[in-house]
Amino acid sequence: MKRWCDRAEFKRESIFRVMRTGGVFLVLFFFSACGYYSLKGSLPANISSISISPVINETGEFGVGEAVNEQISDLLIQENVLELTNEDAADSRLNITVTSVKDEPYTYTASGSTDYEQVEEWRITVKAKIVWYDLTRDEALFDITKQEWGAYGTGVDIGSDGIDNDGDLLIDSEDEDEFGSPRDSALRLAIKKLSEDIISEVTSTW
Ligand SMILES: [Ca+2]
Ligand SMILES: [Ca+2]
Repeated sequence: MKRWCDRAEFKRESIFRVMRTGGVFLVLFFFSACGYYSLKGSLPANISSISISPVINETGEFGVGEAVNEQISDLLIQENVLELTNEDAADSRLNITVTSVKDEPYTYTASGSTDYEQVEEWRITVKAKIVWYDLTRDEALFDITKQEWGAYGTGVDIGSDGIDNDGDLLIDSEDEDEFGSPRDSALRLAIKKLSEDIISEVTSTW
């Protein structure tokens, strides 16, 4: 009986020993994993919230700043990666300056008899400078320039102009974003695409 107990005691002890060693390994593994992650996420690991400065509009295009501001806020809330707060409480800040809005002819109608051509499709391009600022370390996380376009034709409504106005391969009734008067709607689409670009830049840096 005593022998059996001894053996059982031995067995129990070795189980404990194995568990202890395993535990040490587990702890070591855990710490190294944590170390790895904190290293990997060391870029903006200290950033958990974001504020948006009022968008500066350097162009003559009325209301562009407000439109970008609204889109960016909506997307940030939707994405829910960073908490959107006011600047006093935030540990990062997004500064956006719309630097240009340009209309350019994209395609022309081929005219038969006359010598001059007419513009068939226009592209409106919105360009912006974006700085994402780390307020805890007082440094820029990125400082970039981005531009996006929206297309419009000579029709009454972009929902029936036969043009893919935002380049997502969906045309007119296939695309729930395609509606409204030509130029205003193309501008709206350009701003939407630009805002999506900016947010994806923020979340990919993360
Ligand atoms: Ca489309
Ligand atoms: Ca269209």
